Amino acid sequence: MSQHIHFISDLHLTQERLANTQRFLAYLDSLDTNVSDLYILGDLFDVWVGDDDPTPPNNDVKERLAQLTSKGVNVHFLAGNRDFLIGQAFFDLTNVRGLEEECLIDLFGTKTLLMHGDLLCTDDIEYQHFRQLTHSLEWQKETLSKPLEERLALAQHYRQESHLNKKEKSASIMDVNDEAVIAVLEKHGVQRLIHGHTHRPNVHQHTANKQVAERIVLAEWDTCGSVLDWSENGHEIFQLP
Ligand SMILES: [Mn+2]
Repeated sequence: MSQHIHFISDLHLTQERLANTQRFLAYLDSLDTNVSDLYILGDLFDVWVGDDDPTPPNNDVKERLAQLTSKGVNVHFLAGNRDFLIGQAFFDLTNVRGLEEECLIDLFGTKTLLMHGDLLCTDDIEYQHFRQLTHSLEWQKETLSKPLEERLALAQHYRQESHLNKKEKSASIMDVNDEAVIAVLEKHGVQRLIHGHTHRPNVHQHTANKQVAERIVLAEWDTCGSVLDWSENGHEIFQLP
């Protein structure tokens, strides 16, 4: 039995998109130890205001992730721009392992860099400022100390603002910046990057470290789920209806 490694991102699970949650839970239940590792590269949830928020489907998802890790599947989570407040209580409960925002893995012998993708969108200066602010320990500590109701209201506000902002910003501003891609590939000395965030699934070629490099962009889960499946025989993307 050959070993498989799965990559997914941008499920944006929320109460309002029940079909996506059901698809994800069914997918988790379908995994067995044939899949050694599942990498979730951010925006698993559409919003996360703290590990204490019981809004559906948070508890169901936590429970099923815990079941999966107890079966022996290693589940890894790299934070997205929507769910970066996922914290230690979530990891303790689920046994999911938290990853750094630039994470290097050995993928069947090839050094591979994993990111969410938002850090690469350097043309969106407004967002990068917001990101810097919201990733500071002070901001997070202060935010998480607010009552749950207040945090939920704040999140609602940010979501509306982000929706309005997206309408105004051009498509190129919201995509990755090629120079930022090359810089991060060269910083880590790698020829492969896997990320999500932009919702523009594709395989791009770049030149980094004076060689060809590939950048694989994962798809969001919308009308179907999308999983990048890697084994020693190569990789393929399969969709979940
Ligand atoms: Mn994102």
